[in-house]
Amino acid sequence: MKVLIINTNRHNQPFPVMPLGACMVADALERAGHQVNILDLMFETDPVSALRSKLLSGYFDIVGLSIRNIDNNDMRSPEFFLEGLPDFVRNLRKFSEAKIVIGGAAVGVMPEEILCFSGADYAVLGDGEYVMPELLSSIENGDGVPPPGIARISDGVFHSMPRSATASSGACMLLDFSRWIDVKAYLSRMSTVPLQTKLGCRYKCVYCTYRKIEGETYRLCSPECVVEAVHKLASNGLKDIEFVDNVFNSPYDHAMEICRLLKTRKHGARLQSLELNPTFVDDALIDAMEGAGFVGVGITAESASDNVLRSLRKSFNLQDVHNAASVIKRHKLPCIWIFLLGGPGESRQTVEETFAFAEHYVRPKDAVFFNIGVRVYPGTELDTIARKEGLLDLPPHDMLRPVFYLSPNVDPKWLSERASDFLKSHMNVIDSTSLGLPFLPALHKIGYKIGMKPPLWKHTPAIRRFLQYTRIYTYR
Ligand code: B12
Repeated sequence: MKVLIINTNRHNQPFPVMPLGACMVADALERAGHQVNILDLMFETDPVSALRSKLLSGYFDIVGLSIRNIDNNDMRSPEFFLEGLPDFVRNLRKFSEAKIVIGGAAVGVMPEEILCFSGADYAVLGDGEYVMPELLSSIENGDGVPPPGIARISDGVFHSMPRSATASSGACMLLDFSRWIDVKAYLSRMSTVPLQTKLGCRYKCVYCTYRKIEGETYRLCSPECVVEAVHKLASNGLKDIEFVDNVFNSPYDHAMEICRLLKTRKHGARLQSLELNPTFVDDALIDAMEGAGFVGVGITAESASDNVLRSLRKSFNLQDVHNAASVIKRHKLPCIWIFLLGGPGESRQTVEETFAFAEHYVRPKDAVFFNIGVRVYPGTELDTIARKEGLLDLPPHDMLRPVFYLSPNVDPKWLSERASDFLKSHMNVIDSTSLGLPFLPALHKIGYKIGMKPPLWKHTPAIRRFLQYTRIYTYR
């Protein structure tokens, strides 16, 4: 069959993310004998005319839309990315008779809502590289029965047949990005190259969708395969590699083995992971990560209050967060601490506890990122909490446009002002507004030209001082 896969993501903050999932699906379809093209809308100035010329250039039986983000997760300046999706699908139907299939992380989060909203024919739930070839076989054979992992609407009713997560192997991807996308365009904007060492998440944080997207059972890639992928990517000039696992250091032994093997192989890559669980941050791990070629890590602490950590159902407590901070202090590896303010259990006092931690226990050269408000997704425990507390009464379909939880025990105005004050007085702090600064894309390009390497957050204090000194931007 002739297939067109479209990467619909055009969001370039904090940097344009390489469409790993779309490339994996394209690769799998080609291996299954289909003729595959990718249209990457990331750098297109006019997506609809790019679509039109692509569709006029040839015939396609199937068009797959890769949909990554629903919104920017920012309560103070929310951006809904799917506004143009129904129109885009209508345009697609104007120029092509192809069946339209949607997939991607966003579809994993809210499949029914996005399928209804977009007007597409099918939604793929989960691992597109397995499900999409099966769907195409079933369409080619005309058997009319979609395989497991497909959702569709018939007679106005949403039907979905889940596919067991264990049906997919956790083999590590070894793909040639340059075959599908303009790799240089991404690298020149300081994008990192995504790589998974596992799928799945065993944690039960109240707000999170990771288990819904990837399942709760771990599917581990073999450490040898991960090392091979790092080596191959780096040999092809893709040296800034980011592990995009939900949590990199859990299971701990798996992460340790990957690091141990990476150390024995000369690969030349600069590695990152922004998702470390504090429970498993110890000296042995950070030693191993430094030896393996890591240049930056993120610790998703979320809060420095036991009350809030408990309410968020984090798997760790404040003592674990402090232990992680002591470990980081004993090493050189740059670190960004990630906090979420305003969740269940948050109050003025707990906010102050988190700021006090950031001030006293985070090394001043390390970065601190905080987000205010928590995005509520249907079916999460936070959804239930928000309804119980009388803060939410929208039906799931109305939650596609972003809805946020803010603890009733904290005044939004106070929180916003206090957070701004904290940010102004600490040069190592950034927030969601920082990710959306309009000159950030230009900064990335300049950074790349003068030979800076990701992650840019490593230079937060220097960049903020520069912006303030040159009066390009002052935080208010
Ligand atoms: C790592 C990560 C990041 C890293 C990315 C680093 C990098 N270099 O890639 C960073 C930290 C930069 C990041 C940033 C953001 N992220 Co993020 N991120 C993730 C995470 C944890 C993994 C994404 C990933 O790479 N997965 C691995 C690949 C292989 O999976 P995949 O792309 O989904 O593809 C598979 C399937 O979806 C499917 N598929 C994909 N395309 C297609 C197409 C078709 C046709 C088919 C059939 C199937 C299919 O098959 C693929 C292979 O199995 C996800 C959560 C998750 N578990 O998905 C959140 C997630 C994608 N992020 C999310 C968000 C919101 C963001 C930000 C907007 C946050 C912000 N305010 O900055 C930005 C946006 C960045 C951008 N420019 O687009 C949300 C998106 C949903 C939503 N609420 O909108 C997610 C789902 C987390 C969540 N909150 O639930 N992110």
